[in-house]
Amino acid sequence: MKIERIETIPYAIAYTHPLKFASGEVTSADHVLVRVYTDDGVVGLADAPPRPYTYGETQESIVAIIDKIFAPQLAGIEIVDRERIHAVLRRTVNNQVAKGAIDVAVWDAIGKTLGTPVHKLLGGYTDRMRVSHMLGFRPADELLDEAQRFREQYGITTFKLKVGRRPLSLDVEACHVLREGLGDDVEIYLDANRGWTANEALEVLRRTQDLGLSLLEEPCDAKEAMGRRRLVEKSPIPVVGDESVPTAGDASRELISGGCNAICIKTARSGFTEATEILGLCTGLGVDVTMGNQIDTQIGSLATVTFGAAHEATSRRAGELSNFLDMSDDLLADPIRIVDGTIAVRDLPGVGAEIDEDKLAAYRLT
Ligand code: MUC
Ligand code: MG
Repeated sequence: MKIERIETIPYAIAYTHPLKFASGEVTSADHVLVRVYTDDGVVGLADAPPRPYTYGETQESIVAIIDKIFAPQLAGIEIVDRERIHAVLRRTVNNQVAKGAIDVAVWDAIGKTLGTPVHKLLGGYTDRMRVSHMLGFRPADELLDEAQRFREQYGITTFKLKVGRRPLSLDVEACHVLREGLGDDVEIYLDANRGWTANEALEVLRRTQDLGLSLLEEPCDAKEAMGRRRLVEKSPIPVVGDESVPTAGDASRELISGGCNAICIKTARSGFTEATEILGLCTGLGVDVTMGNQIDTQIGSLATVTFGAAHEATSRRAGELSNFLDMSDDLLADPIRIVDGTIAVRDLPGVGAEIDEDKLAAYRLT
């Protein structure tokens, strides 16, 4: 049950419907498939979605750090010895997406080794998650069309609106159009991806205060520490930390310094192990969590469902699980289905992501 080798496969799959937001735009899933092989023939896998404009990791850097730094040090370690695996990963700072993929692939291999679904190993709270759909930058009437279509087609009733544009009226208008068009039963929350200053965010909150918005995510950069603290004190809704909180240490700093008062957990950048640490911190401090989407493929979305459904606190809110619908294709052999606005966990050993090898052969870059 020892790690024998780790394989990194960069691949590219085009988006049919690019997602645009304040810190970037995604037109192609330029990701890395990570496979951890054990000496008894088990293969754990995970997807690594680089977000260069956010964390500085690229497809090339993820391949390089795993192939050159992590894989040689991890070879020979027992697959269940996660503390030893993390002691190796912790020696190198940053590179959260590469580390997250190794961690998820290790958990997948452990689940396969034990013949147990990972959602059971992590907590086994429930068997599905409600889905929140992410709406990128588009004119307000198109946003409403998209949300209505997703409600009708998939039963989705929670929407995250990407904001952070200037002039602020663009986003204020989109909020009003969505609320008026969708009615009061739909949950709407915002994510500015650091596009505003704290004062701009406060102005938007004032101009949307009657719309029943539920959360405001990453309104401005965490470096604007005093502004964020003032915003959190004045905001009538929770201010969610996302790209400012990839690790438990980051989440502690932001929560305790008052930089945010809710946390977005992403398995793509925190793996299951660090996500568990972040979740414990949030539960202890009594703050809400959301399960976020790093513009994940179906493999990544399955990892998010696995973690989210495993715990009570992460399954309370709808998780962001539908970005893969905008991709022209995927690598998963048995595609994810959204039924009545929910995605179910898979009762298979591991995370349950089986790869279509023909598709991988078609989309791989090396
Ligand atoms: C989000 O919540 O910010 C955009 C960039 C990224 O890393 O994740 C997405 C969504
Ligand atoms: Mg976000």
